Amino acid sequence: MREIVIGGAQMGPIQRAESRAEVVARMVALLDQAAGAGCDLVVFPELALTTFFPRWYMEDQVEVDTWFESEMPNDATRPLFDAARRHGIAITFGYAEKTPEGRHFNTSILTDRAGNIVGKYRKVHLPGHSEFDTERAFQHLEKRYFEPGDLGFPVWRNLDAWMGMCICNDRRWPEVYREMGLQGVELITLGYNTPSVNSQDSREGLEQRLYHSELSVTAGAYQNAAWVAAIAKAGDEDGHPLMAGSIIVDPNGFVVARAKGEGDELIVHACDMDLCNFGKATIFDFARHRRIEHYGRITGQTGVILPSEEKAAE
Ligand code: ING
Repeated sequence: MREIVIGGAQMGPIQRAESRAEVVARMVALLDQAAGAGCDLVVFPELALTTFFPRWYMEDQVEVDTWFESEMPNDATRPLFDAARRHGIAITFGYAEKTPEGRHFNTSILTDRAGNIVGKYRKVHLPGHSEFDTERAFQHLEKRYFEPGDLGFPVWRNLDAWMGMCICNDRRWPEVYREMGLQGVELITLGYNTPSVNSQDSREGLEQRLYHSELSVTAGAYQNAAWVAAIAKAGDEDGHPLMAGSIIVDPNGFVVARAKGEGDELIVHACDMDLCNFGKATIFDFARHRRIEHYGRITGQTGVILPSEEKAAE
């Protein structure tokens, strides 16, 4: 049996003033706890090294760049990589990546048990906006600070399983799971930083947000017969609440582990990768059942194109 004991390392809030060193120490503590629980892989959230800075409007690129890492690992994160290697645990976490060419991405990396980076993903679906929006209760400037990812949705062999990553808003788009499902993915890991309320509609609160997150992740898991670990950074960051709700979901879409609080919290589940096999061989045997000749709109157009009037009259 190909079992991977997955640890979901939900993180509580990171205040704007908190240093990378303080944050990494919290991550190492979660990693040590995961080692005690026999984990093989630990999943950390999106932008795990800093506060969710896209809530802040900044015009000075020098200030913006202080939230980014220009190399990985680096001095701040080496203690984390060293702890992972010491424990023989693979890790994945999100951070703001500045490339040597000066490009900016919302990125996530995956390591093997020896702390070597074996995979990198750059967030494709950037929610929010790029200019200060006076209509919003708070800003969500991911389109200002990041470029859309340019690596697609790769899948790697790690820990004797096919693994892929996505990040936060990506989890709401079915194409993301299917792109990896068509590569045979058996485990998708993702981190998220999701505001507890809708900045454009204060009537949409925590309950609906939690429901939509779980709905998206359980559907993606079931429809691609894959395990999905969705891990939050949660809690009140400088007065801005982020929702928790970290979950591990099995290939039948059932939630098998769920965080209880909004702080640093490890959830653990022993995941049998062979649980993916039946779904991939029967109901979601893509080769046998998909009819791609009818799916042209999905990659042929970006937005809605309404049927022509005369067509509607048919
Ligand atoms: N955050 C949010 C997310 O997709 C959001 C933004 C929330 C978009 C709710 C739509 C609805 O979970 C990030 N960081 O993508």
